[in-house]
Amino acid sequence: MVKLNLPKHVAIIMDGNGRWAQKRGLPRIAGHKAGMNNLKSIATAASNLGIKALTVYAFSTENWKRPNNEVEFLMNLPITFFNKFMPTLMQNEVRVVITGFMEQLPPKTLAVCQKAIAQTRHNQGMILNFAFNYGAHSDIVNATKAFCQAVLDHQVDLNSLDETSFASYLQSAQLAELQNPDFLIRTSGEQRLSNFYLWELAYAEIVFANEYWPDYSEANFKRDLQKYSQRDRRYGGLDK
Ligand code: V07
Repeated sequence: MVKLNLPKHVAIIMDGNGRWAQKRGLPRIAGHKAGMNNLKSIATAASNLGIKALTVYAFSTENWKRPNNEVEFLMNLPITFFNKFMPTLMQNEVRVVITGFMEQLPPKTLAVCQKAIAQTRHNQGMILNFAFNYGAHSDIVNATKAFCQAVLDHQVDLNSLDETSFASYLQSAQLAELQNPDFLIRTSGEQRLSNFYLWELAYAEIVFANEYWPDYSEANFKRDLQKYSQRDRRYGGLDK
């Protein structure tokens, strides 16, 4: 087999957990739990393949509109996730990063997330970036405000603003040279961005996989990486 042209940064919208459960006559939260276990499998596979950063869209700023019991369950998932999987993350040298409005999280969830970030801070392997309570419109508005404030405070010059400097105000700037995903996978057949990384995905290759997230296997992941590998990225230019 020819060598895969691997994306450095893969982003996944882990969709279809509720429908996976409903199809089996289970409560939606059973789907979220199965989805969390699947995340461990796919993150481990990504790390073993040599992917540098994996961003997973876990909870959007719009998801607070869901029923209270579901939101409460979702807010406990990071706690369960790190309780179960922190040893594996450490063994694989995975560095946890969170992109999102953390100040709005319940205190216990926030504490667990901050602890995981601190505990994995010096790990040298793959970055596992949780887009957690994230929304791109808010991120872009906040970035704009921060830039304007810096201008008002005479810290930066208005004319210094360009694509590169603007990107440094987005939350994803913490990923440094890995800020922009090369590849986006959305599971469960839905074909939308849903207010995920609108700026960062400008040149990403996209695959929509039909599997519900809890069913999305390592084999499916490799199939989709193969699809990425076969694409010809031109960034608006002509043939190389
Ligand atoms: C969530 C499991 C994966 C499928 C998508 C829906 C349910 C892991 C986390 C998580 C988030 C932050 C963090 C550590 C783990 C998570 C939510 C939902 C809200 F620092 N899975 N998972 N968070 N699901």
